Amino acid sequence: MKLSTAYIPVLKETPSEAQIVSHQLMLRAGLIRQLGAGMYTWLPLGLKVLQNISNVIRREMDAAGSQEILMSTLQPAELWQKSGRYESYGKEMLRFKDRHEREMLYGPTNEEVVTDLFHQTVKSYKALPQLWYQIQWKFRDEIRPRFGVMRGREFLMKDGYSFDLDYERARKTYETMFTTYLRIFKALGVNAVPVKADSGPIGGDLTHEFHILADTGESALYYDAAFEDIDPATLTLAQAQSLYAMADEMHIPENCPVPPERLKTRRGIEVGHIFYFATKYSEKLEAVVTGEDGQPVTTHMGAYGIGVSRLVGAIIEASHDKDGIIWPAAVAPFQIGLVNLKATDAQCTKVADELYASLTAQGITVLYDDKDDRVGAKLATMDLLGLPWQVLVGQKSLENGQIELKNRKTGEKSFVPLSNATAEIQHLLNLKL
Ligand code: 5CA
Repeated sequence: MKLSTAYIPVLKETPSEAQIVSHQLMLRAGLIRQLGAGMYTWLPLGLKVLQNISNVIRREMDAAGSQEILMSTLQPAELWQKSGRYESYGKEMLRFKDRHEREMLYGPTNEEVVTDLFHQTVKSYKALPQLWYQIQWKFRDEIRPRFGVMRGREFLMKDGYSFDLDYERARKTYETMFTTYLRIFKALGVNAVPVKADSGPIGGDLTHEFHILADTGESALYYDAAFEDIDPATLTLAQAQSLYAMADEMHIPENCPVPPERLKTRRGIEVGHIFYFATKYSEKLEAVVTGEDGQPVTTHMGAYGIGVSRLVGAIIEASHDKDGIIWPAAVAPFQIGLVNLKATDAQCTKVADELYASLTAQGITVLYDDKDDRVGAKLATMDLLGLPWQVLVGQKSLENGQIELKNRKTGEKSFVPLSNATAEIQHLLNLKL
């Protein structure tokens, strides 16, 4: 994509309505624009990041044996009346009537719909377990939408749901999802800490939240310092259950077994939440199968959420510097930012054009700044956009037959012979630095 024709409306000034750095950077780098309270339009760069995050999640969920479906965002009130949550969910649920005066709602979550789907389509124990997920927009009429996409009213969620024959099997599925979540966050290039959570209106007694540590996080976390010595990627559910790590609403100081000198507290952004809720929904909405002995068996369910749009903000909170965003490779909107430092120079333009063509031909995604602008402004824009690698084509280095490579994260620069440039860049990308 050439920057001269790309739709990336960057802002020079920090918008005054944005209180936290990720919101400021998302607006400044042209990822989103606000439509109304807690509602956003995703612009090309932001959408690419959302799609990259979604694809990492898809890959890991599929590998864990889950299958993707897509349910309607609008739901009939009837199913919620059956589950008993229609009244209790309160004002966060956006309710309306269709032209036939039927009560409807914009789904804040999908337990009712998915359990009813199971009820209608799965009849025998032989089909179990089933593990389904979707990546779909939700609406919650939050009382205080804030911090941009972190707490939106409309937001993108990956929600997964599992059906098992009994508690032991459901717990196994929960364990699989627990480790799948750690894999997902690692693949996204962020560290997410699992903490024991409160199940809230969703219900259930085995539940964990996954938090990205950041000072701007809305939750306070309390955990045993020993937790910091464990690589989250190697963590198992058993370890997580034995070490103290709680989200704020679960931490009761009088009951805390960790001595004060070992108790750490940090703020975190909740990017994932998983629940086991036994037969809470399967009883009411009849997710019942015929068991091996011919008798009806009420399935044990779990639900597994990830805040996909919140993750965009959370990743930026965890990965930025004073100059802008630093995208982890897996989610970056483009792999390379190619900059023609002197667009009025025929040689620079020829080399940059050719590099753009050869990198693109290799399947590498490139944002090519082909504009005639001041060098300082061009470099500042590339830093702001935060692509992992910058490839700089300038008169001076070309005189030596070289181009310059810059690692956005470390700031390290190196010169590479032009003759070898495409191969060298390909090599760097394969290293996944
Ligand atoms: N049905 C279950 C899991 S499938 C559920 O709804 N869980 S949840 O309420 O915890 O939401 C899942 C994730 O969505 C949260 O961990 C959070 O990352 C994200 N999320 C929740 N509310 C919002 C919001 N208002 N804005 C952005 N993301 C949100």
